[in-house]
Amino acid sequence: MKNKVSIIGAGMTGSTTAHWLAERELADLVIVDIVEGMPQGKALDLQEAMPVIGKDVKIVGSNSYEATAGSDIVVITAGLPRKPGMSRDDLLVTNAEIVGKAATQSIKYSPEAIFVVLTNPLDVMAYLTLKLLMVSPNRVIGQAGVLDSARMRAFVAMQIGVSVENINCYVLGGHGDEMVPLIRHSNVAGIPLKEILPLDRLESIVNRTRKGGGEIVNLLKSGSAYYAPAVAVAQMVEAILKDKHLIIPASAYLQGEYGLKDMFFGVPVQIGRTGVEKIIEYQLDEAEKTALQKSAEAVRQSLTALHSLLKI
Ligand code: TXD
Repeated sequence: MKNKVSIIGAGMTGSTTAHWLAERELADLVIVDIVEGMPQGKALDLQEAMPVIGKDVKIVGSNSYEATAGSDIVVITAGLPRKPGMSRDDLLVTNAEIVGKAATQSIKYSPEAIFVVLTNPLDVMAYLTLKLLMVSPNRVIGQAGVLDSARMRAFVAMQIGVSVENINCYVLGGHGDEMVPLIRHSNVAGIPLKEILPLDRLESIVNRTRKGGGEIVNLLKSGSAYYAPAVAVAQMVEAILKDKHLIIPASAYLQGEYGLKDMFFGVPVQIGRTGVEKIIEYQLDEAEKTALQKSAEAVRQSLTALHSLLKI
């Protein structure tokens, strides 16, 4: 039977995710949005692109959740993006309502689905999704780490002129300005990054990575990044559908790992057909542990705001 993936929110990230997924011919796609005609129009446009690239994918746009019935994966991108000067946390109140509705409506029609959350503030929206759905924690994953690590990889590639394929970087922690790019674990074709670039250039890469989302928001002026976030989701969807047991950094529900409990946080996870199969615990030095704790504190603060908002 063909796989089915539904994307809630047909804006920039939602429609671009559909684009990347359709190119990979992984599943039939449904895109849902509240704006009348828009998801239908984008779906039809994308459907009409399929003959050109020779992919047999059915793409449906809808304003109702019925169309999503029986999805293997539901991707939640619905919600407001940042404007210049806004932090991701500024979106919490509005997006909590939107994501809450998207999650509870979707599960009615796809009770077995795995949920991949993209909406910001990411770690808090993934937490909200899990709490509202009351499913096993392996079925909810937040996308942040693949994107943040890809940004760091891109910046290293720009500096040293080596193929991006040779560059491995790992960014953990919350999806905010306190995220933790792990220099010690990053390498170029196996050579530690520290042996390739001087400290000041590494520091500037770390800084640029942390502020990577804001850099694009400031350039675009309306809306935030979408190509890289969407392809990061596509990689996760592919790993789940193909049961790849792929290890990536992503936001997962922690129950004591890294000394953290009852929160979503960016850690290395192994993903496959059941969602999060395993959380991998890196051996961290004291500085890395401190940086992760600082990032966790920032996520905790937004979680407190969510708790007082929703009384959960
Ligand atoms: O790495 C990451 N996690 C992120 C997260 C990277 C990039 C963008 N990130 C966040 O994703 C961003 O901060 C936003 O919170 C979401 C969506 O960003 P996008 O760029 O796709 O925003 P758009 O283009 O404004 O699209 C949002 C769509 C828009 O079409 C709305 O009409 C729709 O969401 N929307 C809804 N759809 C369905 N149901 C409801 N209730 C709804 N409300 C709004």
